[in-house]
Amino acid sequence: MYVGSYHWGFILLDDTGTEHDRIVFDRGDSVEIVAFNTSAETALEKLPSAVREAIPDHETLEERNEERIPPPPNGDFHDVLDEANENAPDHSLAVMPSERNMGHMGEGGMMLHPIPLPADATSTTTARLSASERGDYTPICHRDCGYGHEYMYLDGAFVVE
Ligand SMILES: [Cu+2]
Repeated sequence: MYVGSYHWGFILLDDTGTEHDRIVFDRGDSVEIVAFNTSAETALEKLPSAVREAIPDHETLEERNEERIPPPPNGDFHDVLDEANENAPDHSLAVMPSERNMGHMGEGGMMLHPIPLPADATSTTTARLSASERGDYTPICHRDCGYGHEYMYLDGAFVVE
């Protein structure tokens, strides 16, 4: 599967280019994740065309921010987004137990330690997850990426059954 980062969220796509809110794995699965920063133009060229063409355009992603993230004090998402693109263009991807799951997971619960997703990457990054424990997991950005950083996660979007 494919995970794209943007200011301030992630998009989950399968290899047909279909976007998903949640992905369900069977326990014991080994999952290959191809991750990228949607601003890394050279890296995007290396994606299968069905995936590349399915990446929502900037306007669509901005609308998602307005639905999910409280507006900045000056009320202008454009300003804070420009500033982030300029000063904090990089993201990362980690996968952690979801909030709901946190209480009863051991230390081995993290599925993926943060992998960097720089905006100037020239290729995608492939990571392998092992779905060893049942539960819900949250893809999250661990790199301070500006105004909406603390909202850059998808709570419970990966499920191991
Ligand atoms: Cu980020």
